[in-house]
Amino acid sequence: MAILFRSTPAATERWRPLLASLMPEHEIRYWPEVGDPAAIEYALVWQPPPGLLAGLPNLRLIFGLGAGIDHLLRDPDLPRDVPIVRLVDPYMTDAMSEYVALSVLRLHRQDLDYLAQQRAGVWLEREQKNAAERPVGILGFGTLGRDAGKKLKALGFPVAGWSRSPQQVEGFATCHGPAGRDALLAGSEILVCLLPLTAETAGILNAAAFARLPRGAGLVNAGRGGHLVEADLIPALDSGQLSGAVLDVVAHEPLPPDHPFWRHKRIILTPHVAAETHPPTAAPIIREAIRRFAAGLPVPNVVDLTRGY
Ligand code: NDP
Ligand code: OXD
Repeated sequence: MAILFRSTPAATERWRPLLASLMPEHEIRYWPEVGDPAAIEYALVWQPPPGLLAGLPNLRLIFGLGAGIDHLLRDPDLPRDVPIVRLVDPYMTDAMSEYVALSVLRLHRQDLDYLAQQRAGVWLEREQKNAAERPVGILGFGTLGRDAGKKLKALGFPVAGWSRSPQQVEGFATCHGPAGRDALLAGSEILVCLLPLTAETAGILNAAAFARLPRGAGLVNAGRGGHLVEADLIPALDSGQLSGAVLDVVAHEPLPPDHPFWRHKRIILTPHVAAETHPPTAAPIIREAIRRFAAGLPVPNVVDLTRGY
Protein backbone atom coordinates (compact mmCIF):
# COMPACT_ATOMS: atom_id res chain seq x y z
CA MET A 1 0.00 0.00 0.00
CA ALA A 2 1.41 3.38 -0.97
CA ILE A 3 0.54 7.05 -0.53
CA LEU A 4 0.96 9.52 -3.39
CA PHE A 5 1.86 13.08 -2.40
CA ARG A 6 1.54 15.98 -4.81
CA SER A 7 1.84 19.70 -4.04
CA THR A 8 4.05 22.59 -5.12
CA PRO A 9 7.79 21.80 -5.15
CA ALA A 10 8.43 24.09 -2.13
CA ALA A 11 5.59 22.57 -0.09
CA THR A 12 6.71 19.06 -1.01
CA GLU A 13 10.12 19.71 0.54
CA ARG A 14 8.46 20.91 3.79
CA TRP A 15 6.20 17.83 3.96
CA ARG A 16 8.77 15.19 3.03
CA PRO A 17 10.66 14.90 6.37
CA LEU A 18 7.46 15.18 8.40
CA LEU A 19 5.68 12.40 6.55
CA ALA A 20 8.78 10.21 6.68
CA SER A 21 9.01 10.51 10.47
CA LEU A 22 5.26 10.42 11.22
CA MET A 23 4.28 7.59 8.89
CA PRO A 24 7.26 5.25 8.64
CA GLU A 25 4.90 2.33 8.08
CA HIS A 26 3.72 3.78 4.73
CA GLU A 27 5.54 4.00 1.44
CA ILE A 28 5.19 7.60 0.31
CA ARG A 29 5.72 8.49 -3.33
CA TYR A 30 6.26 12.05 -4.40
CA TRP A 31 4.75 13.13 -7.69
CA PRO A 32 5.86 12.93 -10.49
CA GLU A 33 7.47 9.65 -9.33
CA VAL A 34 4.24 7.68 -9.16
CA GLY A 35 5.68 4.20 -9.75
CA ASP A 36 3.09 1.45 -10.13
CA PRO A 37 -0.26 3.35 -9.97
CA ALA A 38 -2.06 0.18 -8.83
CA ALA A 39 -0.17 0.26 -5.50
CA ILE A 40 -1.53 3.69 -4.48
CA GLU A 41 -4.46 3.71 -2.05
CA TYR A 42 -4.24 7.23 -0.60
CA ALA A 43 -3.52 10.54 -2.32
CA LEU A 44 -2.48 13.73 -0.49
CA VAL A 45 -2.88 16.48 -3.05
CA TRP A 46 -2.98 20.21 -3.73
CA GLN A 47 -3.90 21.20 -7.30
CA PRO A 48 -3.22 17.78 -8.83
CA PRO A 49 -2.84 17.80 -12.62
CA PRO A 50 -6.15 16.84 -14.25
CA GLY A 51 -6.36 13.09 -14.76
CA LEU A 52 -3.74 12.19 -12.13
CA LEU A 53 -6.25 10.77 -9.65
CA ALA A 54 -8.27 9.00 -12.33
CA GLY A 55 -5.11 7.09 -13.24
CA LEU A 56 -4.91 5.44 -9.79
CA PRO A 57 -7.15 2.33 -10.09
CA ASN A 58 -7.01 1.32 -6.40
CA LEU A 59 -7.36 4.77 -4.85
CA ARG A 60 -9.47 4.59 -1.67
CA LEU A 61 -9.23 8.09 -0.17
CA ILE A 62 -8.20 11.57 -1.36
CA PHE A 63 -6.94 14.24 1.07
CA GLY A 64 -7.11 17.78 -0.18
CA LEU A 65 -4.16 19.63 1.37
CA GLY A 66 -6.29 22.70 2.01
CA ALA A 67 -9.66 23.68 3.46
CA GLY A 68 -11.16 24.39 0.04
CA ILE A 69 -11.51 21.59 -2.50
CA ASP A 70 -12.35 23.59 -5.61
CA HIS A 71 -8.81 22.73 -6.85
CA LEU A 72 -9.95 19.09 -7.00
CA LEU A 73 -13.38 19.70 -8.49
CA ARG A 74 -11.77 21.51 -11.43
CA ASP A 75 -10.47 18.12 -12.62
CA PRO A 76 -13.07 16.82 -15.13
CA ASP A 77 -11.78 13.26 -14.53
CA LEU A 78 -11.94 13.38 -10.73
CA PRO A 79 -13.01 9.90 -9.54
CA ARG A 80 -16.26 10.90 -7.85
CA ASP A 81 -16.72 7.55 -6.11
CA VAL A 82 -13.58 8.05 -3.98
CA PRO A 83 -14.23 10.01 -0.76
CA ILE A 84 -12.45 13.36 -0.39
CA VAL A 85 -11.35 14.62 3.01
CA ARG A 86 -10.60 18.33 3.32
CA LEU A 87 -8.13 19.80 5.78
CA VAL A 88 -9.60 21.28 8.96
CA ASP A 89 -6.71 22.37 11.15
CA PRO A 90 -7.13 24.66 14.19
CA TYR A 91 -3.75 26.22 13.35
CA MET A 92 -5.13 27.37 9.98
CA THR A 93 -8.36 28.51 11.57
CA ASP A 94 -6.41 30.75 13.96
CA ALA A 95 -4.36 32.09 11.05
CA MET A 96 -7.49 32.97 9.08
CA SER A 97 -9.03 34.71 12.08
CA GLU A 98 -5.86 36.79 12.52
CA TYR A 99 -6.06 37.79 8.86
CA VAL A 100 -9.74 38.68 9.05
CA ALA A 101 -9.34 40.62 12.30
CA LEU A 102 -6.39 42.56 10.86
CA SER A 103 -8.25 43.33 7.64
CA VAL A 104 -11.46 44.36 9.35
CA LEU A 105 -9.53 46.58 11.77
CA ARG A 106 -7.60 48.19 8.91
CA LEU A 107 -10.82 49.07 7.13
CA HIS A 108 -12.57 50.11 10.34
CA ARG A 109 -9.66 52.35 11.46
CA GLN A 110 -9.38 54.01 8.00
CA ASP A 111 -5.84 52.76 7.38
CA LEU A 112 -6.02 53.40 3.65
CA ASP A 113 -6.87 57.07 4.27
CA TYR A 114 -4.18 57.54 6.91
CA LEU A 115 -1.56 55.90 4.70
CA ALA A 116 -2.52 58.25 1.84
CA GLN A 117 -2.36 61.20 4.24
CA GLN A 118 1.07 60.10 5.49
CA ARG A 119 2.41 59.88 1.92
CA ALA A 120 1.03 63.37 1.21
CA GLY A 121 2.36 64.82 4.50
CA VAL A 122 -1.15 65.58 5.76
CA TRP A 123 -1.82 65.67 9.53
CA LEU A 124 -5.60 65.41 9.71
CA GLU A 125 -7.86 63.69 12.23
CA ARG A 126 -10.73 61.78 10.71
CA GLU A 127 -13.99 61.02 12.47
CA GLN A 128 -13.76 57.52 13.94
CA LYS A 129 -16.50 55.13 15.05
CA ASN A 130 -16.13 52.47 17.70
CA ALA A 131 -16.17 48.79 16.70
CA ALA A 132 -19.57 48.46 18.38
CA GLU A 133 -20.95 50.85 15.73
CA ARG A 134 -19.50 48.94 12.76
CA PRO A 135 -21.55 45.85 11.89
CA VAL A 136 -19.66 43.08 10.09
CA GLY A 137 -21.35 40.49 7.87
CA ILE A 138 -19.65 37.19 7.16
CA LEU A 139 -20.60 35.24 4.03
CA GLY A 140 -19.79 31.62 4.90
CA PHE A 141 -20.36 30.90 8.58
CA GLY A 142 -18.58 27.54 8.78
CA THR A 143 -15.34 26.52 10.46
CA LEU A 144 -13.45 29.65 9.46
CA GLY A 145 -16.32 32.12 9.42
CA ARG A 146 -17.48 31.29 12.93
CA ASP A 147 -14.03 31.48 14.45
CA ALA A 148 -13.36 34.81 12.75
CA GLY A 149 -16.80 35.95 13.94
CA LYS A 150 -15.99 35.05 17.56
CA LYS A 151 -12.74 36.98 17.44
CA LEU A 152 -14.35 40.01 15.80
CA LYS A 153 -17.08 39.91 18.43
CA ALA A 154 -14.42 39.88 21.15
CA LEU A 155 -13.09 43.10 19.59
CA GLY A 156 -16.56 44.62 19.91
CA PHE A 157 -17.94 44.30 16.36
CA PRO A 158 -21.57 43.22 15.95
CA VAL A 159 -21.32 40.16 13.68
CA ALA A 160 -23.89 38.43 11.48
CA GLY A 161 -23.22 35.22 9.55
CA TRP A 162 -24.72 33.80 6.35
CA SER A 163 -24.76 30.10 5.55
CA ARG A 164 -26.43 27.72 3.10
CA SER A 165 -28.57 25.94 5.67
CA PRO A 166 -30.21 27.51 8.76
CA GLN A 167 -27.67 27.66 11.63
CA GLN A 168 -28.16 28.69 15.25
CA VAL A 169 -24.94 30.09 16.68
CA GLU A 170 -25.21 31.53 20.16
CA GLY A 171 -24.36 35.22 20.29
CA PHE A 172 -24.67 35.81 16.53
CA ALA A 173 -27.38 36.90 14.15
CA THR A 174 -27.52 34.21 11.48
CA CYS A 175 -29.34 33.93 8.19
CA HIS A 176 -29.41 31.81 5.05
CA GLY A 177 -30.78 31.82 1.52
CA PRO A 178 -31.09 34.77 -0.89
CA ALA A 179 -33.39 36.83 1.35
CA GLY A 180 -31.08 36.33 4.31
CA ARG A 181 -28.09 37.34 2.20
CA ASP A 182 -29.74 40.57 1.03
CA ALA A 183 -30.67 41.51 4.60
CA LEU A 184 -27.13 40.78 5.77
CA LEU A 185 -25.67 42.92 2.98
CA ALA A 186 -27.95 45.84 3.83
CA GLY A 187 -26.70 45.81 7.41
CA SER A 188 -22.96 45.18 6.90
CA GLU A 189 -20.49 48.08 6.94
CA ILE A 190 -17.73 45.54 6.44
CA LEU A 191 -18.38 42.39 4.42
CA VAL A 192 -16.12 39.35 4.81
CA CYS A 193 -16.24 36.46 2.33
CA LEU A 194 -15.22 33.06 3.70
CA LEU A 195 -17.31 30.91 1.38
CA PRO A 196 -16.21 27.82 -0.51
CA LEU A 197 -16.20 28.29 -4.27
CA THR A 198 -19.14 26.41 -5.75
CA ALA A 199 -21.53 26.89 -8.66
CA GLU A 200 -23.85 28.72 -6.22
CA THR A 201 -21.25 31.08 -4.74
CA ALA A 202 -19.16 31.96 -7.83
CA GLY A 203 -19.45 35.69 -8.59
CA ILE A 204 -21.40 36.46 -5.42
CA LEU A 205 -19.33 39.61 -4.79
CA ASN A 206 -20.71 41.65 -7.67
CA ALA A 207 -22.11 45.09 -8.48
CA ALA A 208 -25.62 44.14 -7.30
CA ALA A 209 -24.25 42.94 -3.95
CA PHE A 210 -22.10 46.05 -3.52
CA ALA A 211 -25.14 48.25 -4.23
CA ARG A 212 -26.98 46.61 -1.33
CA LEU A 213 -24.22 47.42 1.15
CA PRO A 214 -24.34 50.72 3.06
CA ARG A 215 -22.43 53.43 1.16
CA GLY A 216 -18.73 53.39 2.01
CA ALA A 217 -18.68 49.74 3.13
CA GLY A 218 -15.44 47.75 3.18
CA LEU A 219 -14.84 44.32 1.64
CA VAL A 220 -12.56 41.48 2.70
CA ASN A 221 -12.29 38.49 0.37
CA ALA A 222 -10.32 35.56 1.78
CA GLY A 223 -12.52 32.88 0.19
CA ARG A 224 -11.61 32.42 -3.46
CA GLY A 225 -10.92 34.79 -6.33
CA GLY A 226 -13.89 33.32 -8.20
CA HIS A 227 -16.26 34.85 -5.64
CA LEU A 228 -15.49 38.33 -6.92
CA VAL A 229 -16.60 39.72 -10.27
CA GLU A 230 -13.34 41.59 -10.72
CA ALA A 231 -14.71 44.04 -13.28
CA ASP A 232 -17.27 45.26 -10.70
CA LEU A 233 -14.81 46.11 -7.93
CA ILE A 234 -12.97 49.17 -9.23
CA PRO A 235 -16.16 51.02 -10.30
CA ALA A 236 -17.59 50.40 -6.81
CA LEU A 237 -14.41 51.73 -5.18
CA ASP A 238 -14.11 54.71 -7.53
CA SER A 239 -17.72 55.73 -6.97
CA GLY A 240 -17.31 55.56 -3.18
CA GLN A 241 -19.92 52.81 -2.82
CA LEU A 242 -17.05 50.77 -1.36
CA SER A 243 -14.36 52.53 0.67
CA GLY A 244 -11.75 49.78 0.48
CA ALA A 245 -11.13 46.14 -0.31
CA VAL A 246 -8.70 43.64 1.17
CA LEU A 247 -8.12 40.73 -1.22
CA ASP A 248 -6.16 37.62 -0.35
CA VAL A 249 -7.38 35.72 -3.39
CA VAL A 250 -7.90 36.66 -7.04
CA ALA A 251 -9.28 34.91 -10.10
CA HIS A 252 -5.85 34.23 -11.65
CA GLU A 253 -3.05 33.59 -9.19
CA PRO A 254 -0.44 34.97 -9.26
CA LEU A 255 -2.14 38.23 -10.21
CA PRO A 256 -0.92 39.25 -13.71
CA PRO A 257 1.63 42.14 -13.57
CA ASP A 258 -0.59 44.53 -15.55
CA HIS A 259 -3.70 43.93 -13.44
CA PRO A 260 -5.20 47.19 -12.13
CA PHE A 261 -5.65 45.74 -8.61
CA TRP A 262 -1.88 46.02 -8.01
CA ARG A 263 -1.90 49.78 -8.05
CA HIS A 264 -5.40 50.79 -6.96
CA LYS A 265 -5.19 53.05 -3.90
CA ARG A 266 -8.17 51.50 -2.18
CA ILE A 267 -7.13 47.87 -2.56
CA ILE A 268 -4.90 45.96 -0.17
CA LEU A 269 -3.57 42.74 -1.74
CA THR A 270 -1.93 39.70 -0.22
CA PRO A 271 -0.75 36.63 -2.21
CA HIS A 272 -3.16 33.94 -0.92
CA VAL A 273 -1.54 33.71 2.49
CA ALA A 274 -4.47 34.29 4.87
CA ALA A 275 -4.32 30.73 6.20
CA GLU A 276 -1.63 28.63 4.62
CA THR A 277 -1.49 24.89 5.13
CA HIS A 278 0.92 24.23 8.01
CA PRO A 279 2.55 20.81 7.56
CA PRO A 280 3.64 20.31 11.23
CA THR A 281 0.02 20.45 12.42
CA ALA A 282 -1.62 19.11 9.27
CA ALA A 283 0.48 15.93 9.00
CA PRO A 284 -0.73 14.42 12.31
CA ILE A 285 -4.33 15.21 11.33
CA ILE A 286 -3.87 13.29 8.07
CA ARG A 287 -2.11 10.40 9.79
CA GLU A 288 -5.05 10.08 12.22
CA ALA A 289 -7.57 10.18 9.36
CA ILE A 290 -5.72 7.38 7.56
CA ARG A 291 -5.61 5.36 10.78
CA ARG A 292 -9.36 5.76 11.24
CA PHE A 293 -10.14 4.98 7.62
CA ALA A 294 -7.98 1.85 7.65
CA ALA A 295 -9.70 0.73 10.88
CA GLY A 296 -13.14 1.20 9.30
CA LEU A 297 -13.99 4.15 11.59
CA PRO A 298 -15.77 7.32 10.41
CA VAL A 299 -13.37 9.98 9.12
CA PRO A 300 -14.23 13.63 9.84
CA ASN A 301 -14.49 16.38 7.22
CA VAL A 302 -15.47 14.23 4.27
CA VAL A 303 -16.65 16.52 1.48
CA ASP A 304 -20.23 16.31 0.26
CA LEU A 305 -19.81 16.35 -3.52
CA THR A 306 -23.48 17.13 -4.10
CA ARG A 307 -23.04 20.43 -2.17
CA GLY A 308 -19.60 21.04 -3.69
CA TYR A 309 -17.81 21.67 -0.36
P1 NDP B 1 -16.84 25.23 5.80
O1 NDP B 1 -17.34 24.18 4.90
O2 NDP B 1 -16.58 24.89 7.23
O3 NDP B 1 -17.84 26.46 5.80
C1 NDP B 1 -18.41 26.93 4.61
C2 NDP B 1 -19.54 27.87 4.96
O4 NDP B 1 -20.05 28.44 3.74
C3 NDP B 1 -20.71 27.16 5.65
O5 NDP B 1 -21.31 28.01 6.60
C4 NDP B 1 -21.69 26.94 4.48
O6 NDP B 1 -23.05 26.84 4.86
C5 NDP B 1 -21.46 28.21 3.70
N1 NDP B 1 -21.93 28.08 2.33
C6 NDP B 1 -21.54 27.19 1.38
N2 NDP B 1 -22.27 27.35 0.25
C7 NDP B 1 -23.15 28.35 0.51
C8 NDP B 1 -24.19 28.95 -0.23
N3 NDP B 1 -24.49 28.56 -1.49
N4 NDP B 1 -24.92 29.93 0.36
C9 NDP B 1 -24.64 30.32 1.62
N5 NDP B 1 -23.66 29.78 2.39
C10 NDP B 1 -22.93 28.82 1.83
O7 NDP B 1 -15.51 25.82 5.12
P2 NDP B 1 -14.31 26.60 5.85
O8 NDP B 1 -14.86 27.63 6.73
O9 NDP B 1 -13.34 25.62 6.41
O10 NDP B 1 -13.58 27.24 4.56
C11 NDP B 1 -14.26 28.16 3.74
C12 NDP B 1 -13.43 28.53 2.53
O11 NDP B 1 -12.35 29.39 2.90
C13 NDP B 1 -12.70 27.39 1.81
O12 NDP B 1 -13.59 26.64 1.00
C14 NDP B 1 -11.67 28.13 1.00
O13 NDP B 1 -12.22 28.52 -0.25
C15 NDP B 1 -11.39 29.38 1.84
N6 NDP B 1 -10.04 29.34 2.41
C16 NDP B 1 -9.15 30.32 2.06
C17 NDP B 1 -7.88 30.32 2.58
C18 NDP B 1 -6.92 31.40 2.28
O14 NDP B 1 -5.75 31.30 2.66
N7 NDP B 1 -7.34 32.48 1.64
C19 NDP B 1 -7.44 29.27 3.50
C20 NDP B 1 -8.46 28.32 3.84
C21 NDP B 1 -9.71 28.36 3.29
P3 NDP B 1 -23.58 25.64 5.81
O15 NDP B 1 -23.10 26.00 7.21
O16 NDP B 1 -25.05 25.69 5.68
O17 NDP B 1 -22.95 24.37 5.29
C1 OXD C 1 -7.12 26.44 1.51
C2 OXD C 1 -6.29 27.54 1.03
O1 OXD C 1 -8.19 26.18 0.94
O2 OXD C 1 -5.14 27.66 1.48
O3 OXD C 1 -6.72 25.81 2.50
O4 OXD C 1 -6.75 28.36 0.23
